[in-house]
Amino acid sequence: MRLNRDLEKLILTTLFVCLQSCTTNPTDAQLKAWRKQASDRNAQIVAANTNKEKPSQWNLEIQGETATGKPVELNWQQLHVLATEQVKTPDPTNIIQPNQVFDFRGIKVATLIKQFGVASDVSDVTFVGFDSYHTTILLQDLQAYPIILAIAKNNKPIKRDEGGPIYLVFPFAQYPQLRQKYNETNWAFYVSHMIFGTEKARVRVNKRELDLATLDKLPQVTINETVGYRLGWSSGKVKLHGVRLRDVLKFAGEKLPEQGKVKIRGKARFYDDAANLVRLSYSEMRECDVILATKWGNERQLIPAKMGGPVTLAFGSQCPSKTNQTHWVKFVEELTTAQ
Ligand SMILES: Nc1nc2c(c(=O)[nH]1)N[C@H]1C(S)=C(S)[C@@H](COP(=O)(O)O)O[C@H]1N2
Ligand SMILES: [Mo]
Repeated sequence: MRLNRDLEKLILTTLFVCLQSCTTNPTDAQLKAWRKQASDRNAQIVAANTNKEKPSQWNLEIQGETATGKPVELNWQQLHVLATEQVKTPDPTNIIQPNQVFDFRGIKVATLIKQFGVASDVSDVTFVGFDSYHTTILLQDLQAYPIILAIAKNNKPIKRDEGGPIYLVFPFAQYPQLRQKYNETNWAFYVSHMIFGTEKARVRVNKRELDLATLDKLPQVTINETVGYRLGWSSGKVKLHGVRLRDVLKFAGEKLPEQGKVKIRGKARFYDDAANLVRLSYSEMRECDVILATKWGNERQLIPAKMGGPVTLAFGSQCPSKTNQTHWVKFVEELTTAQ
């Protein structure tokens, strides 16, 4: 059920990307290629989302601007103990039983915010799912309403294909006013990370770690593109500023062999499977601007977590990969090179 809709959505988004930037209608061959691309991607996600991983191995990582600035990891046992908040509500992502009230039980996000503390300038919290989907909720709403990370539905663990083992649930029935700000797209499935505000920019290149000050010393590039992933950005073209991947590798002392590849890993658990890492050939990096973007817009603002920041892999207009949304990586954490 979900899988077919995922596929449909992928085809539509892929088409949408082209409709915005292509001047002529796509040919049948193009359509066919996009469908294949969407269906391959779907197969990948399905395989990743239905792996054998047990909920008992599922952790929640709390990152970003916590009071101490240090990340925290809660294991399943700890989550279980914290999951005392009950929310009875219909599930707006459930189109088969739209009026059915479910009894969700989980961890009140406000409790985690209180327990670990947020830096004073934090105004929102971003939740990242296994599949790299993300949603960002205002801190004040998380503090005012019992929005929960649910781990049980009608007293049973939540199945993976129903958004489990950790599902972000909003008390829509009890607080209908929440529906004016949030909708079903905010109900994040298989949440694995919760980011207070935005993390500090930091990228590992093989074993070496580069921070923002270091990246800022490399030659700066600006591209003007429609962002390849769907959330957080307006639909038109935006300016993204950053450094070329090839300059980052050179700086880190990596040689660029003709046949080599660089693999890019984002935060989501999806990328834990090596098969899902984005791979780019050195020739693509040489021929066009593949950048690690850290700023955006005319004011060169830092890219917040709600836009997939602080570091995003982005493609300039000359890049063959630019319209392939699966190649844009949000929350970039690591680059590794291979011959
Ligand atoms: N982890 C994750 N959560 C997610 C999504 C997703 O792709 N991944 N899609 C969102 C959107 S856009 C909707 S409408 C609802 C329902 O998604 P579905 O139509 O794919 O079932 O889940 C939301 N939560
Ligand atoms: Mo959606």
